[in-house]
Amino acid sequence: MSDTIQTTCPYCGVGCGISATVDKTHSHVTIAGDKNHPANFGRLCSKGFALAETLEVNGRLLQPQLFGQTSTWSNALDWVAQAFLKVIEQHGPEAVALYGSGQLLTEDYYVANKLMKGFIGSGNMDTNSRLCMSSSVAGHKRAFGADTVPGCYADVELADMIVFIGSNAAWCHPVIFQRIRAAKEARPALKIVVIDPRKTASCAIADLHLPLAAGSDTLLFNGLLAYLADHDAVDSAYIDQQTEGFSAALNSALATTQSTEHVAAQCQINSEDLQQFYQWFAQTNKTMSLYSQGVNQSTSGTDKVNAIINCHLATGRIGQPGMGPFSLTGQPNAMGGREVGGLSHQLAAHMDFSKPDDIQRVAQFWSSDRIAQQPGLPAVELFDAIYDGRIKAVWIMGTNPVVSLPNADKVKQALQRCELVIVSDCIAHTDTTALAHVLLPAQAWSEKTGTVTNSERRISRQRRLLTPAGEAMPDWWIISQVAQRMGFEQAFAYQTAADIFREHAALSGYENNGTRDFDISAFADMSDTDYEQLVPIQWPVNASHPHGKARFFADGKFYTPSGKAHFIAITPKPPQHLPDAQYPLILNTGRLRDQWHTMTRTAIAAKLNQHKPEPFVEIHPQDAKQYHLTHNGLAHINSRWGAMLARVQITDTQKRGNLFVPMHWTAQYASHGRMGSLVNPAVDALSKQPESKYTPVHISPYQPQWVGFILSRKALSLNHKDYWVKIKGEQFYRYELAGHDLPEHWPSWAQQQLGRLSSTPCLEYQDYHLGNYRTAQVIKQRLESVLFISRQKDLPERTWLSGLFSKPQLDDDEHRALLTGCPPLGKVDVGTMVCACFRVGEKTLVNAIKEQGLTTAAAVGQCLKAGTNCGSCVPEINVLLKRTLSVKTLP
Ligand SMILES: Nc1nc2c(c(=O)[nH]1)N[C@H]1C(S)=C(S)[C@@H](COP(=O)(O)OP(=O)(O)OC[C@H]3O[C@@H](n4cnc5c(=O)[nH]c(N)nc54)[C@H](O)[C@@H]3O)O[C@H]1N2
Ligand SMILES: Nc1nc2c(c(=O)[nH]1)N[C@H]1C(S)=C(S)[C@@H](COP(=O)(O)OP(=O)(O)OC[C@H]3O[C@@H](n4cnc5c(=O)[nH]c(N)nc54)[C@H](O)[C@@H]3O)O[C@H]1N2
Ligand code: SF4
Ligand SMILES: [Mo]
Repeated sequence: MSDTIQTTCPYCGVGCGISATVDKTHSHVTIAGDKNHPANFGRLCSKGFALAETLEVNGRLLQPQLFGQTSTWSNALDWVAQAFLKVIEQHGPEAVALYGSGQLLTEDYYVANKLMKGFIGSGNMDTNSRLCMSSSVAGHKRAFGADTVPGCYADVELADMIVFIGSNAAWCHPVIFQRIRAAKEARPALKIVVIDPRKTASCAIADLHLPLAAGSDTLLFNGLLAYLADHDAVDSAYIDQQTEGFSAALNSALATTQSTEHVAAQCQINSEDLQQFYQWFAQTNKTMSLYSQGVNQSTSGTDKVNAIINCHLATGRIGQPGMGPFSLTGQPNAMGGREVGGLSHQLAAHMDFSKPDDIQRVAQFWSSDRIAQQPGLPAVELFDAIYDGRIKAVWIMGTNPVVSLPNADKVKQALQRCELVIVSDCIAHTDTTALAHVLLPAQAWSEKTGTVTNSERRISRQRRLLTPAGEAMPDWWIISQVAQRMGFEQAFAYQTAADIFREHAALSGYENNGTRDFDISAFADMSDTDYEQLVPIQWPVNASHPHGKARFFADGKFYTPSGKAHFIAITPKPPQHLPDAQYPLILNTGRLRDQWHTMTRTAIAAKLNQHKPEPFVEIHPQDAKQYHLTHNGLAHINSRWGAMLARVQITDTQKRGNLFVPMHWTAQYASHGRMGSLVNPAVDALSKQPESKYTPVHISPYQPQWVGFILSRKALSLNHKDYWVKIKGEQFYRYELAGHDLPEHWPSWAQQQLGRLSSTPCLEYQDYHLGNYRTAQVIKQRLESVLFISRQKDLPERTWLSGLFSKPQLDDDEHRALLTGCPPLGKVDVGTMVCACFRVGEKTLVNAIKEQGLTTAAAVGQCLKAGTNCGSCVPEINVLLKRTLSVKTLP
């Protein structure tokens, strides 16, 4: 007996439907894509597929904690409520803050926002969406008068051209990317253009890649607007009837771009390539522009969004099938957070503080006489205010700001100084929970109940699969309980998530009459059963659109006072902090295929850690030479704000002068991998979104005296202050090490790191002359641990040794070969993991390509299954094919 439950993936904004089968013991969950969900039609990516491996209770936050002591819920909630009240009484409501997340469910988010803005009476509720979507929100509002995403996913199959701008969808929105890849395979004439300083995995299907200078998008799109006007490619009737501000926008574009050649030179791209893009855009009516953080996370973020939208308005390409600007949302509920008003300048239900009527209306709906009258602080300023002591109590929920905010060392100090830090999380040990005075255990994805909204405005249910771990409670319940104990019993008397959803729906329709885009009033009176059975649906859902609506603006009506869309005149400006002699390189940061943000969940799944196991920095070969860096060596990167260490990856996918570092590593998994400490805190003037993709930095080799690694069946508490990285594998933990100081006695140092008793028998090998030390321990023929140290910096590959942990017993050959680190004759090493689903390594792939004469990803799939499940690794298989085949054909 088992139950199959339809729910939604907790990771990216694609919002894939999942069919989860829970066995009758409620201990085992099997994950499959939901074939009926319109976002994915059964597809999932590597992260979605690995969800079942992340449901471990081990590592979860299981009980409330007050100052390090386990507490009852009742005590903890009372304490938090009293502490908040006390701060408010002494210092006023502006002295407290909530910092939320696009990973909260809509119901959680709604009550958090209502508590702070409606009842505590301060605007100081902001969210990590400030770091993610706020430039898109601001751009939409400037152009459309509302934060509306005009199109839908089905448009990608209808388009004749798709432009990715600052989006690595192959890794970050993999299922949408797979849909696009399938569309391209079915219809090769579908053109794909990627605009990104890096040559990313998304370029694998691109007809054209424009590796523009970081930050130069506004110029590129101003150039496009000028080109369209110059080539008679604008829709004058549409411009006249449906828009305002065209001539000012065009004048700015003309004044700032001169010629396509000039734009190409300024953007550092090939002029013919740029010309080609402009020509395709001019000729292709059904064009979609998909954009993400390369656009939003910039001091020109809002301008970038509007520069793109300008070109769609000029061609009338909006609101019709197969075309339009489309902001890919990052988090599973980034869109839901915008609906409830999670950003500090928003109020609720797409109303904000800029309109006194909105404030009045929401106050009336909530029956509150203490509603905030003005916006609160946006994330970066909010943490500055904590640092300065203006904010004395902060409650962080569903986000890890000590890693993800810019200038993260200052954020850490801010929390260290703060009188009261409350953190709700489902994981016990994160860089942020480490600084909390009060910890509140939240239910995790598999335990929660509620709704999320994806990039195309589609609301889907998340449903409970498993009994909550320990005493974990839903976020909405925790917040409501605190609110009740602060004296707001009536306004927070919710019994279920459905109660909150109905209220949220009712507010969206309250005095709306078509004036606000976000309207789901059809759900205001829905029954609990209907809520339970809610099928994925796109808002608006109201009397006019009872079954939802795929596209906005087909009728040419916008939410501006005149009803017309606004062109915005854009004057390109450089990023706030530019490279100089001291910090000559530009640091770009972003995501990897198999990790989610600060790794609190994805790093639990061993198979997701194999793709890119260590923090790294990608650098162009000539820059590497200039800065004396070697491939796979370590580098020290520093900025005016902080520093980190990372493994050097030399690659021509990087532009000269640019470095790329993944955003994922934290102090839980690496000694010096928390990149947020380097990132500059400059923000966009309008959206207040930080410039996370552009920090001037310096790089130099980090030369340790020795390097090493440990593989251990048990997790270890290392006593090593220099470089380490912790990687969870299949039945083992891997630690990569490097050190500055030489221990006096390697065997005792090793014993200490491994937590081994000196009496335990082990294999050992030491070569004083070469500076090598190796030890292994085997208990009852099962491998327990190995440790390899080398002063020559020549260590064996880890894959063969790692694989031995899955064996119940080592055979004699393997036992003998342990301290060589290399497989005995006849055993193979599969190499770095490429296909996470079927665990196919690089060496296996390369051998098969060579030996079986494989020439396509499809042939590789047939032979090894690699790439045939989620497909996320197909771009890399293609790279391996290309590399291996080109080597083969060399004379
Ligand atoms: N695997 C995985 N998927 C995720 C996430 C994750 O953590 N892991 N997180 C989710 C979230 S919250 C988000 S917001 C999305 C983000 O999704 P994306 O925005 O696609 O991801 P990023 O890697 O942050 O950045 C995208 C690209 O912007 C480029 N870029 C940098 N500077 C510029 C520039 O000046 N102009 C242009 N045009 N491009 C530039 C970078 O080189 C990078 O390739 O991903 C979501 N999906
Ligand atoms: N330099 C740089 N910085 C960036 C970015 C970048 O590209 N470059 N990207 C930015 C973007 S777009 C984003 S979205 C942020 C993401 O950054 P964060 O939000 O800080 O990262 P996450 O790891 O997703 O943090 C989510 C936390 O919530 C916990 N959690 C998960 N589910 C729940 C739940 O249901 N309830 C509660 N209470 N907790 C839960 C997780 O365990 C984790 O600790 O990073 C931003 N920072
Ligand atoms: S694309 Fe992957 S991470 Fe995103 S929602 Fe779908 S399965 Fe989840
Ligand atoms: Mo994000």
